[in-house]
Amino acid sequence: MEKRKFSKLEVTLIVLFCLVVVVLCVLIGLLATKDSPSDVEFSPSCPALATAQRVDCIPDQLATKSLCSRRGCCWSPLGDPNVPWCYFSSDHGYRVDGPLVTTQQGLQAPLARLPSPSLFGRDIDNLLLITQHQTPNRLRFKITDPNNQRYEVSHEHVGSFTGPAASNLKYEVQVQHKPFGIKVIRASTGKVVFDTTIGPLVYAEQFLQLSIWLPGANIYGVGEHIHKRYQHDLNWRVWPIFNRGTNPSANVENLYGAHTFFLCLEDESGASLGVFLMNSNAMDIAMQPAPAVTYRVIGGVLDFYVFLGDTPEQVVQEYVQFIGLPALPSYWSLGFQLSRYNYTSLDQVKTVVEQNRALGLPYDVQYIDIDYMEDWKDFTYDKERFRDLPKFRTFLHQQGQKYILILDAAIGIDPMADGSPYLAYERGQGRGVWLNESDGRTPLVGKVWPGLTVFPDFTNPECSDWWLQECKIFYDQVPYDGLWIDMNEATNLLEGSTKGCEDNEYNYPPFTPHVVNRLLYSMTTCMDARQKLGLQYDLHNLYGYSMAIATQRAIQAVFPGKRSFLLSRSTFAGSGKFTGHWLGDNTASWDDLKWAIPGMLEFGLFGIPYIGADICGFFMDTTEELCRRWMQVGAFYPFSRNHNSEECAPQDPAVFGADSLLVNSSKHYLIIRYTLLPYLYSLFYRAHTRGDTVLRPLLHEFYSENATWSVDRQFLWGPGLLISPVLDPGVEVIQAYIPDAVWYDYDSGASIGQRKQWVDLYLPADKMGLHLRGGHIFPAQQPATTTVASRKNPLGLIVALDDKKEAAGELFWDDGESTGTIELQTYIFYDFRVSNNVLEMQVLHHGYTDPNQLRFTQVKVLGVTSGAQKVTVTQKGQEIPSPHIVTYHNQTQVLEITNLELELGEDYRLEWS
Ligand code: MIG
Repeated sequence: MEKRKFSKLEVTLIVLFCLVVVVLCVLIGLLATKDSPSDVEFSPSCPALATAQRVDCIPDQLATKSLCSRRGCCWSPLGDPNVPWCYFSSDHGYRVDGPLVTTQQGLQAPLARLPSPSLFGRDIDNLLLITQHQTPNRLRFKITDPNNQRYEVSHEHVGSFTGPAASNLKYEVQVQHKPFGIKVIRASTGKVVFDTTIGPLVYAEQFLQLSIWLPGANIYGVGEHIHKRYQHDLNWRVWPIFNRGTNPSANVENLYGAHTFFLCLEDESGASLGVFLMNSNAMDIAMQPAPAVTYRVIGGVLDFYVFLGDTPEQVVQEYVQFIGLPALPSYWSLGFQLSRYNYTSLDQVKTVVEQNRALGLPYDVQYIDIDYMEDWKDFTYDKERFRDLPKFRTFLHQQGQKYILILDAAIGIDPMADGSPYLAYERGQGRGVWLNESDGRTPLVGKVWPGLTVFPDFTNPECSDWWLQECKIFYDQVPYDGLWIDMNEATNLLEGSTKGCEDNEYNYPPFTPHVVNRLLYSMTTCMDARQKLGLQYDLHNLYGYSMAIATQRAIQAVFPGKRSFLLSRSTFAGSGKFTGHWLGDNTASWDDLKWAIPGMLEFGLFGIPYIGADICGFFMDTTEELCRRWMQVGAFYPFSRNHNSEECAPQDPAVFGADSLLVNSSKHYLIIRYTLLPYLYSLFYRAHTRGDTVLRPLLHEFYSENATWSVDRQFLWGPGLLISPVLDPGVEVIQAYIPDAVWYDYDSGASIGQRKQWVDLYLPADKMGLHLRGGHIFPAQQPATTTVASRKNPLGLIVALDDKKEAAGELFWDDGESTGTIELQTYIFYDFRVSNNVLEMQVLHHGYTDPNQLRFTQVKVLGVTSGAQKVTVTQKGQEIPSPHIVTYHNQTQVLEITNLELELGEDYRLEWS
């Protein structure tokens, strides 16, 4: 074969081609690194660091060595894939750039970015740090861009702080200059309790990050998610926060609400810390074993609040007072409630109501889900299957029951099936009250149950007025007692809109938190959509919050002077002031039964104490055993509702048979619930006025016992009632932690004689663990099948004596439904105290006269070891005649005083001997 020689031209072409290739490669290489030439030379100092203290430098994707070096971070792969292989050095972040100035409210300092590669671009070089020493226990520090206005949350309750710095601070603030970091020191102990020097401050247009080193590994809160356990797993877990109408599952998913608060218990002393970031943008909150927590937020500003407390409960009180104390619920809403999705007609609902009434079961409220609507449109009802809906409330009221109906967020845009106009839509359209596309003018169209829909913009006062009017107009057709608002994340069955979403920095930000599908507009509207207050990108997490505020306004217009009822699926920090919440679409599974307890405890931290989970499970057919165990513990959910999904077998108690084990056990525990409603209501009074938790974790009362720090299969009502349910199939014995106190079995009244240990509780099919804590006095009332009836019954007290044979308690009592009873002082407040065999019942406030001439007729004293035969009743120092009967039970050491005639609102003194 002849060897062919290249011509000159060919050689030139080949050389040229190679040159072009080389140049292209260099260009591509440069483009890929996207960094300025100086960044290429950036070499971080990477001292050896405990792996637990590594702050992840590649939170967005799989870490590679080249990406790590491009980001100027430290590369050190490990066997454990959870530990970040690429982590920040102290070369990232900011430095204090000028003097740290003392202001009227705290400190102020300019910050300048340290030269280092960017993670996601558009870093802001100059920032401003301000601190405000707002109260002795509350510190705020805020980092903003002094040169450009950035989005900030406008909140109903959290306003701007104008006052001078508080004195007698329980904390000191230290600022580290380079790299910038902030430390908070507990003044009483000198301990650093909050320290951001573990990681860099990152502050870019669409990526803000701060890490916090914590004084203890007991971290609780952050939501809304299924955490499975109440105490956080610090093994590198990342929790996305971005409201979403997903069915809660075992996977890490962002759920309905946004709560950026967590509590940290430092140690056995009870000293605790709360951290809250006031920010409504999408974010990840990452946990690591240092222990540390990192916030990675894609917008807004860093506006942190740090709360110090001597106890966990105190930290919650401070946080809740700050974001807005929760509403005082109507007394009737503490009753048991029944609901389901897919009642096929009003007749069917009535049958269910009648069957369950016939059980003699305490039962206050009946719901009707979207089935009542015509074509699933809000403010309409099906004139055939639900023809008599306008009379349904009367049907319920005749037996002292209440009617709650559901409203969805989205509004259908199509006319009614018969071609007539859908008036609620037409009126809203006329007033221009919808969320708009990015042009700010064209209503964004999505799809929900009624078909194509628009989304009311509840940040627009015009919208809120329209909504109020619609609630009123509909009330005039179909009277109801309260409202349940759903799909307000807002959920959209389309991705973004009928038109999809544009490719821009809001729909596709440079960093997307670990939300479901890693797509912000998944199952909601586009992020560049516009509301009155701004961009959906910033406001999304406030949708349910703004809807709850608008609906609460509507409720006040529809029920002037009455509290009525509001339940919302989507929530934000401070929602508890306007609404209660349920944990959403759980499943009829033993796991979901367990996970509900941490879920509810977390909402206690978030200031939404009126909380429950769908009893017996929403999705899937329940079983008798699961439903029975769920009805038992559900009788102690603050919001106690059995609710079921569309295609699942009915699970209201009556379907299990009138004399079934399930019905009898449900009745037993609901009767106890109703007996203790005055105690529960008084706890809600404390929540409403002081921010106390209602459903309380054991560690809030017994923090000195470290066994309680992880207990979440049991919980308390306030300080005094311990609830230990069975949460597993086929189980009759549970391991329960009994904290260090005297405890009395609720049913027998006998002391259990065990404390400060794990015990086996024998709980056969119809039983759950229920114990009264010595030292506490529980106001009670004879139960009935509704609260309308029970509120007319005699009152009583259950006194559980402690080691010193003492106890204390209180009662808040008003008409149970009017608004403003506390401001108007139209209530009675009792203080109860026992010592030396004497019960003092003292009225501290007397502003209400109950129409039912209520009397305390029974006092039960648990733990009377000395025996007792005689009781004297005195009033204003004078012994008064009293027809009471004294019974002392030797075996159980229970003293029962019956037939008393102690008038509600009067002071008494009872002495036994
Ligand atoms: O996805 O209104 O969480 O309680 O029954 C269905 C029907 C929409 C979701 C709620 C659920 C309710 C259901 N809704």
